[in-house]
Amino acid sequence: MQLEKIASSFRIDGCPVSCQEFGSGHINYTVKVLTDSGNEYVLQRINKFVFKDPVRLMDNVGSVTDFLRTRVEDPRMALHFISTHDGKFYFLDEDEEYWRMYDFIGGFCLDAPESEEDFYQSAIAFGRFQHMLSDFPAHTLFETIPEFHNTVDRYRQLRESIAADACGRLAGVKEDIAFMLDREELACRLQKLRESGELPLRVTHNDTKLNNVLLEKDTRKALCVLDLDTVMPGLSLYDFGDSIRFGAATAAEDEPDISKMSMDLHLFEVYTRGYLEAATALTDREVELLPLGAFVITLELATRFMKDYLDGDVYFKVAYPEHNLVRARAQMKLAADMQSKFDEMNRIVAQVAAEVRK
Ligand code: ADP
Ligand code: GN1
Ligand code: MG
Repeated sequence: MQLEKIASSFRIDGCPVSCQEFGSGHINYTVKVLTDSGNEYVLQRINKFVFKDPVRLMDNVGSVTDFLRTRVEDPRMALHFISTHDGKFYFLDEDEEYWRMYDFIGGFCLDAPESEEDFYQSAIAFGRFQHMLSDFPAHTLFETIPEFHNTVDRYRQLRESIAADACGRLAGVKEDIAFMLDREELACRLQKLRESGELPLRVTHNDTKLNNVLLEKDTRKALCVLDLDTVMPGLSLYDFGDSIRFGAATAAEDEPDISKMSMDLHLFEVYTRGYLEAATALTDREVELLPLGAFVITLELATRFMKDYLDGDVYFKVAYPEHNLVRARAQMKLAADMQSKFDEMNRIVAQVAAEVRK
């Protein structure tokens, strides 16, 4: 079905005159729509392979954005979804594909921080998001991807893919797999603390990459958090950790030359400061474990990229055949670098916490 026709199924202002693919997400298909009245919107096809129940997913997103709207001072600080002519927040096309649409909002996303202030602003955005949702009724949320950040289960899934070796790719990655298995106990420690109740379950974003934050176009201040598909009960440490993994790395997530990949301790400090300033309700135990959160989420993602490489690239969008392997290796290098910097990270967290948390 034509994109213009799909866009016209929503209650937008004007008639669509251009629809252009944009953004750098790995999951959904995202299009920017311009109408003849000069309005701009984002149109997205929800990835059905990843999200098995798009209707309930949109229920989640709808209730989270409704809730956020009551907490923010500027309406641009919460996504505004547009309903269809028959009053739903999704449109089902003739190919059984689900689409949704929201206001474009004047802002921009970055794939890497251009200054430490950009990164600090993203910490404020995600910390504030955590804070605003602290009294959201978590039990009403549907688990859009069950066991999403259950690292124990991620290792189980990796083992399944190793056993199946569906594409004959295993022989080339034996050393990489050994690296992951050697660190399994450490990677699974947070999941154990979650199960024992030592770490509180919170309403978390679960996909806190820098390019899921919108910065205001003129001031470059944090405006809004995007990509709410994985808002579910989870650990604050994963949200913190995923931001560090993506934004404090010295190279892109898919850098083929892993010698360029490490974690920038200064950026780690900048983000820690912003996050602790905004997410004021974290417990001392959570704060103490922030460095481990960064390591765990990085290694967990390495297992997910590796699994997808072994399965034949069925989950993440890829630009070339080895893309998932390149991503997995870049994440392993980053995790190893974090592991070697634990003492410094711990020192930074203690120092920032002493300054920020009174
Ligand atoms: P995915 O699940 O594919 O990551 P997202 O909702 O994150 O889907 O959208 C994909 C990308 O599109 C974002 O990472 C961002 O780069 C871009 N994007 C989405 N909405 C906007 C917006 N309102 N303004 C600017 N960029 C946006
Ligand atoms: C995906 O949707 P996007 O591109 O923001 C993925 C995250 C990964 C990330 C790695 C639903 O995020 O879990 O950390 O790629 N999202 C989902 O870049 O699997
Ligand atoms: Mg995204």
